[in-house]
Amino acid sequence: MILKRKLSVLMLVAAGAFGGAAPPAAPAPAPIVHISNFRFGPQDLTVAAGTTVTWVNDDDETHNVTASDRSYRSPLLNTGGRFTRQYSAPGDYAYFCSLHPHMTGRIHVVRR
Ligand SMILES: [Cu+2]
Repeated sequence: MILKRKLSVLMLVAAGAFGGAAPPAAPAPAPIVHISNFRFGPQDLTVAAGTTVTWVNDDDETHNVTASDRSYRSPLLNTGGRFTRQYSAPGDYAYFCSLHPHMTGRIHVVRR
């Protein structure tokens, strides 16, 4: 009977590892990029196409969000200021702060 017990333990382990369908993915929360200590965080963010990204300036310094290809630029963001932008098409979107060009970030947009 020892063998039989070992077998059932193995089956339980297998059921735990592989059994059951994965729960449906919950909608991802709206991502926020915090601007703090002259950095965008997270610096690299991956989102699904159609996602709206929000930047929040947590610094005492004024910043902005400027596309590296200059296709858009946020207003100046003072402390607590927010900027939102929706990313519809998959791709890599680099941006920076035009007031402090060493501050860079990237939004990586993937297909849903
Ligand atoms: Cu800045």
